Amino acid sequence: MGMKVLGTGVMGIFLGVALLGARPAQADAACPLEFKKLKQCASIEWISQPSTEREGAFTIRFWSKASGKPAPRYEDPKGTLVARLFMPTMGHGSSPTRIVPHETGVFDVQKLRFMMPGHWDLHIELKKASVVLDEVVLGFDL
Ligand SMILES: [Cu+2]
Repeated sequence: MGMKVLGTGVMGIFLGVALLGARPAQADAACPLEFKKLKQCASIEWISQPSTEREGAFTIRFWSKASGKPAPRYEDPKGTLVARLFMPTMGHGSSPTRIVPHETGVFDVQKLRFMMPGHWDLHIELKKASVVLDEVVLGFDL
């Protein structure tokens, strides 16, 4: 009987690990947004929430995936940060956003214009010249 209980416990641990592995990157508190190719993580803190009424803005902070946690040190993204909105159902984007660097690894992204209701994808890209080295895409339904 004791063996059987132990067996169930081990199975439970394996199941738990499998579920963790299947989680989307956004659910992982240690790496809310994962740039898999560049092995960097980022978090977003909204200053002005996505809305069709006014421009959106957020602060984004980057850190190394290997470090496992953001504090105490952020690091610059391994590419030029670009944020752009795209409405996939209608095949159009929005006006350019503005990136304001603050300190190492910390930027404000401003002038996010969700100019009409519907589904918007926010592409957060790390680029070298015109090449997108890595990106994370967040969806918003407005
Ligand atoms: Cu549209």
